[in-house]
Amino acid sequence: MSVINDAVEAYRKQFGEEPAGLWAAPGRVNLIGEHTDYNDGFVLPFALPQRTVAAVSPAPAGEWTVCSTFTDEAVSFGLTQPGEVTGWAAYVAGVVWALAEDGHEVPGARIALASEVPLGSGLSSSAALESAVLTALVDLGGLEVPLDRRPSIAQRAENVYVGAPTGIMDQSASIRCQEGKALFLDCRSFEVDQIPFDLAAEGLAILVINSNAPHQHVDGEYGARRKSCEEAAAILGVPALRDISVADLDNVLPRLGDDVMRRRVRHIVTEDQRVLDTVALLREGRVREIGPVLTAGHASMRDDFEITVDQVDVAVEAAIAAGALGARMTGGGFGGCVLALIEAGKAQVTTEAVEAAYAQRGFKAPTCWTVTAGPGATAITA
Ligand code: GAF
Repeated sequence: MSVINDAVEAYRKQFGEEPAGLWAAPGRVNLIGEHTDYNDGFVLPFALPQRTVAAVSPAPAGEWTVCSTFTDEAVSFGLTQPGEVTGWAAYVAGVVWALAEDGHEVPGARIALASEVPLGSGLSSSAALESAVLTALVDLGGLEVPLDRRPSIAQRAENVYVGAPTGIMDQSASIRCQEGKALFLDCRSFEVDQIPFDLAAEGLAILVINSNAPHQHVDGEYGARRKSCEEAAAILGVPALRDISVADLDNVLPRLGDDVMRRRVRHIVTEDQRVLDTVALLREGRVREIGPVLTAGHASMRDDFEITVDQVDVAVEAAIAAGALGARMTGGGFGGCVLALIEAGKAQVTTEAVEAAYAQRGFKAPTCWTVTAGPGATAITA
């Protein structure tokens, strides 16, 4: 309950009153399907139990004030355009702007935020913040915004207002995930299928290993990967790399003059297939068999898409050496977290193995914890 208390406390401290309501939205772990979202492909995230909570009350029309436990300053703004509010509050101003752009009369609000999603760790803390604020504003204003439309609005806040060229996965996960399910999302049609994902019933668990290596999106690497994929699709004459299948690869790759681009394409095309394979295995109840698919996804990110760093590669290797059925980096890359599919009783021994491997290489210690699939964004009722 502490993140809820933290948000309420921050609200009281800033505004000297009780909040009218509380809303929460989770971070996510992506089980498989990395960098496929902006290629119109497939992803399979599930919601973390860790959430961002917004304590909110109505304010006069056209006035928003936001404070948080992660900064001392409160920020006030009216209806702004991209670039006018910067820093962490841009995520909030961006949601207000994107809702207004979508044609809604956004209610003025006082907002206090607290989060238990680790910031900058590839677990989608920014989407959790956007989704909590968006859900609160939609409910507070009685706005008619269907659930399947909300992720695009939050994504627009991030792409246009904040300026990070991300895909649709993280906001979709935060808003559309359901407890005990993994979200199979088609990033072209936005159709979803909720795939039962109860690992405890199989005697398994997911261990999240935060490499504690710094993770950044608004730098050039993410955008460079996206550009390379879009250029490749243009050369190949398809709307997006989603339109290439694994069976096409032998014919298609020689048409790309550049070896780096060939490897980028191979990652995306094989990764889409790995999502489909993982979904098929989960549907058939063959949960243990997804392990090698996850590990193959890591090798593809490391060798073809080149988005891993030593800390995440070492975590994957150490987890597998300690008996994990599979392991891979999750999220945008260049640091962040690894997920390992492990036998339920092996969290401690896997954690110790990764810690030892990190100590041996002189890396900052990792942080490890087990997760289950939590619910998506929602109002919190007393
Ligand atoms: C980040 C982005 F925000 C997502 O849209 C997605 O591309 C992911 O990296 C990689 O799969 O989390």
